[in-house]
Amino acid sequence: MEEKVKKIIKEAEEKIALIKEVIEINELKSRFLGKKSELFSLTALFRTLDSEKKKELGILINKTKAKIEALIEVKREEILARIMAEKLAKESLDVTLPGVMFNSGSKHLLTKVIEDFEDFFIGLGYEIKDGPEVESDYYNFEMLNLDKDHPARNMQDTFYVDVNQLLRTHTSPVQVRTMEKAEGKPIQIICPGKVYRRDEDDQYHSHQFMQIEGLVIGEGINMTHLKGTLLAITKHFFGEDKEIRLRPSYFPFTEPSVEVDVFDGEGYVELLGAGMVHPKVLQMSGYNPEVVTGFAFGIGLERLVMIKYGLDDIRHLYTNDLRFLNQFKGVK
Ligand code: FA5
Repeated sequence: MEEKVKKIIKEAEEKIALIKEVIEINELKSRFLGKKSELFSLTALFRTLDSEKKKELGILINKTKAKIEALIEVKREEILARIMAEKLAKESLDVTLPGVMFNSGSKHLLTKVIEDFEDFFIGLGYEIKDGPEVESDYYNFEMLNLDKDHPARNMQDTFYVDVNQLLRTHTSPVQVRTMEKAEGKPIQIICPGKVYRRDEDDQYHSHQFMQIEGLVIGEGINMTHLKGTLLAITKHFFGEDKEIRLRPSYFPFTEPSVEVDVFDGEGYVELLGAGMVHPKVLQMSGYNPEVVTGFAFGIGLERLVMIKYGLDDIRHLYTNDLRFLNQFKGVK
């Protein structure tokens, strides 16, 4: 019996030595350990043996089984180690090779300045609001004291969708929408957004540009609050020493009205329009002008960006020329 078992083990050793792939292991297992294996066939002898011999044979069969299993396991480990080594050799990583440079994008100057503006005004306790770009004549003009035949409409001559709908010419309609919703309560908001006019494009003008509207309404609001706010804006964006100029102006929705110009190195560039909200505008939107007052301003965002970064032409901001944009990648 011992001899027979030795022969089985020897044969198993030889066969196991020859295999190269993991899938061959299952075949080997069934051949040497399965129901049809020579080792298993030895169990048929149990019937012919007394209990002492039976026990001996059982132990021998189990030991042999364990030995073959161990041999197979060692082989499996060997094959897996070989596969892993081959894989590592094939996929080796050479860290000395130069890397691939990816072009990373960055925020556009207009986006950076809007976000800066929003942060600044949130810090002052303002809320951010927005409104539709396709606006009604009612909100864009009428509720701002520009009725149908008002000559000041010509200054903002614009793109109409139909007789009553147009691309908004300024962000001021958001004021009206907010006032209507506030139902007489105090307001402190800014509203950044796109606006459209039929202006000829030139160094300082574009037919589509951005404005940021500001509106504060409450009891006792006066012109000094407006002036203080305008000064805070110019100091924040241009530093302490930038020269600015307040000019009396006219807007149908503010009275009195001013315009702020900023010195850009060569001359003054108009930055914004502002004023004390006209009593009629307050009244139309549900406020009592005898009790509350308010100020409002509307800044041309591109102008702000141009002055802050020394740009000589507004069109640089829209043409998506990477030679221009890349100059401002790291700029705050
Ligand atoms: C207005 O649009 C008023 N709604 C501003 C306002 C709000 C006044 C609240 C009073 C109270 P104006 O048309 O001046 O005003 O435009 C405001 C600013 O937008 C200008 O000062 C300028 O900075 C900018 N702007 C005007 N037209 C253009 C244009 N075509 N391209 C680029 N920026 C422009």
